[in-house]
Amino acid sequence: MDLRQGIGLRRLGTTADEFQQDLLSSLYYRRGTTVESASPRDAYEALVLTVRDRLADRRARTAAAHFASNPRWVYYLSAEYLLGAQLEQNLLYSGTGEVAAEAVKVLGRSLEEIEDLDVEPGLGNGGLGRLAACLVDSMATRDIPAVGYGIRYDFGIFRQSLEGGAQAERPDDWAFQGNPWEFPAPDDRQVVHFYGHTEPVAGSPIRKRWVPGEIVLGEPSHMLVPGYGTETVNIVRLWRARGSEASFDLSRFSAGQYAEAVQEAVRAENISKVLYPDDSTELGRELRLKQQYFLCSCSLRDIIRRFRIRNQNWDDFAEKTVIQLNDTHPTIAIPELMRLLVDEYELDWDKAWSITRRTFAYTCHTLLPEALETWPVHLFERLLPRHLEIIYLINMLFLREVEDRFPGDTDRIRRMSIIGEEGERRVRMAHLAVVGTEAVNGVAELHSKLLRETVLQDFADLWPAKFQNVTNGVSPRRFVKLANPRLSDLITEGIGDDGWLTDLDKLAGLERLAGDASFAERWRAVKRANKIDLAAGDPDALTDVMIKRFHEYKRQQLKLLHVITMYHRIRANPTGDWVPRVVLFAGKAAPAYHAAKSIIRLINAVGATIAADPVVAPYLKVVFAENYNVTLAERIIPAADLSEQISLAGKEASGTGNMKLALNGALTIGTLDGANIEIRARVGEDNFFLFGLDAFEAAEMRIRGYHPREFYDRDAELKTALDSIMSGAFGGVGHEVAESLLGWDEYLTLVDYRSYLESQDEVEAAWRDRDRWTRMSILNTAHSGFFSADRTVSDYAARIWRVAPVTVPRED
Ligand code: GPQ
Repeated sequence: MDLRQGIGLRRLGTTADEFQQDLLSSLYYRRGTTVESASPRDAYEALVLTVRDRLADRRARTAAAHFASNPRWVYYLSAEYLLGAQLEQNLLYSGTGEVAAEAVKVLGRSLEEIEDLDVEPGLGNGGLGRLAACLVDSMATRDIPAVGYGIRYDFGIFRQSLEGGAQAERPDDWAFQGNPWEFPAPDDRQVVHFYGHTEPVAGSPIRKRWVPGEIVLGEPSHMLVPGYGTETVNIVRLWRARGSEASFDLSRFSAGQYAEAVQEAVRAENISKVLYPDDSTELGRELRLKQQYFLCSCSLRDIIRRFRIRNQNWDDFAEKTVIQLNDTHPTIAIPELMRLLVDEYELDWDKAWSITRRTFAYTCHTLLPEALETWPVHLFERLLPRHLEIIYLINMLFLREVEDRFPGDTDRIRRMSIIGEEGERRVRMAHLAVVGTEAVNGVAELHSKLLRETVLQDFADLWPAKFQNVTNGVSPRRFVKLANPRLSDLITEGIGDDGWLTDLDKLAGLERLAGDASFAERWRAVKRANKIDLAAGDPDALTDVMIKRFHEYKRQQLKLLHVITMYHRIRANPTGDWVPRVVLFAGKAAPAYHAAKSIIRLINAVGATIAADPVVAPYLKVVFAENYNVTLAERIIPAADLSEQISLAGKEASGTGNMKLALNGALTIGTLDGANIEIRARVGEDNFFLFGLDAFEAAEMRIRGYHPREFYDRDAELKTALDSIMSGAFGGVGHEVAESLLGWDEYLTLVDYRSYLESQDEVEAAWRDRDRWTRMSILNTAHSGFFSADRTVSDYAARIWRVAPVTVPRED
């Protein structure tokens, strides 16, 4: 199939000369400039357009092949995408990296210089957003017809800097200079309603007319999502809010009231203005619910539009469509689909409900109670009056089902209701998500089990078959091949070919090399070279990294207690045989999360004290890398020796940084939490540093009562560490951190302190035996193939989506 030939377009060349011709043409015709006067930005955009063109044809063939086969599509709804930088990835995925490097010389610049201008779209907070990006990558790689839907925030996750050791935030105007990767699709714009009231429809007891109080336009654009090693190019479609024509008040403008004239348009555009910077916590702000509904309403109408291109019969909708909800953020899509089917397409309720329930699936990403979204009923009533009516009806019918199964169990009915009645009445989005979907999954084995046994236990009793586990995964292309080219080359050489890039289980082929002295020597050399590139400290020191959002449950404070203890140990015995370490932290704290920000502040204060101490500084260095994002992760991960995964057991749903680090040969020190358990089971107990309570023991301890003072009184080193913070040893900073550890600490930090320190001693013993460490490192990589997002996507495809790949034909 060659769509270009049909319309007489030439095929784009694959040689460096042809690429260069197209690059110069992009510069001249599309940037309107010449080689002599091109700015760095011109050079960058010309290159992007030239690379993009090479994916555009694959995209056209993908769309044609998909629509021709009228498959079952996967629609991934997510409020967040952390796509990472696009240029390097798309050079790799279009196979043009080498020709481009050659061709750009004509512009008098190196490819690396140009790549530095490629800013990542920071449209997410952390793991959940990055997972969405890894999954769409793997869906394309596995030839699954899919569209990712999201919001095109003007301001992504804030930029973090340190001011006097404290986190400061600045806005991230990521597309300030435009985003050349994006294709606007203004013809597919949608109209979204808010507020207002509902009216009965004559002759129908169920249907209603919604008379909105505000009308907003959703304008889509999309980014290309190429598969690796295949022809497929899928898309992520992002919605941006615009005021309608009617939102500009010409009469006010004419009367000189300029601000008032545009206030409605400004209000509309605020909907996609900024990403909420809270990770795993919910603020319950009206604008946030507006964002969620905006995403869902636009996306569902687009999904229906696409369905109707090939299909006439609503009976086929659920067969042709699966909508995966990335956590509860897009759950409002469930009542929205009901509203569209019942009110607009006039289906009867039961039929609409049967379609809806079979269309959606829900992934839960947390166990933290504060992350389970609920919205005040009164807010819903004002903002989405029709949806609240629909939710009430869904709830009534659902509770009848519960009553039939468990007659007279009023307590169960109260617990399971979609409307929480404790205090202020609230809509429980997780309950709505379970009731309105065909499948519910957690993101690691332990997480899925705890969901079934705790937060969603009543639902698992009612519908055991609905609950599944799909363990997360990460992209081997981005997090090994692109991030760590040296290791990738060595792996390819060791295994014999690069088939591991799309079949990560093939990493097991490295196992036979784990004892090979010359391979081990090269493995070490790769790590060392990566450390030199990162330039965080002595490349021969143990590089100990904790990179993730700052959250008390993740326990950066525990890592810090270890650092402080090392500081005291070294001071007490300056001539000891200490293992030199570079402890690298990176991560953002939500701007309103004061406890997390205090921990950042204290880390930097401790780092400064250590740096100024001539006795300790030779052995211990604390580095805080600012503004952690995907790009920075790609630099740190390849250089890591030790991966800190030390959350309180039962709190981290999965973790995905743990997978990226293990794949890059870092050894994990971790608790039995999230995917750590599965990593340990695969890499082997001997190649993993385990410590701490398990989830059961942690839960028990919290019930029995946790008295941090007992641990403090019993453990001299712990006491010294905390006392030193309180006495102001670190520039007088961190009093509140110590107090909270000794007061009401939900995350049992002091309980795990001793076992953590002992485990760190084992780390050092292993590190001193270079050959042993290298062997462990190679085995970590060799046995982490399971954690490919390709495997995750195959699991979803087989067990939840029931979709088959569609092969996109090559150019003839
Ligand atoms: N996660 Cl609920 C987020 O990044 N943001 C959220 O709002 C919620 C979860 C994470 C979770 O904490 C990690 O354990 C997971 O590995 C990750 O989602 C992807 O599933």
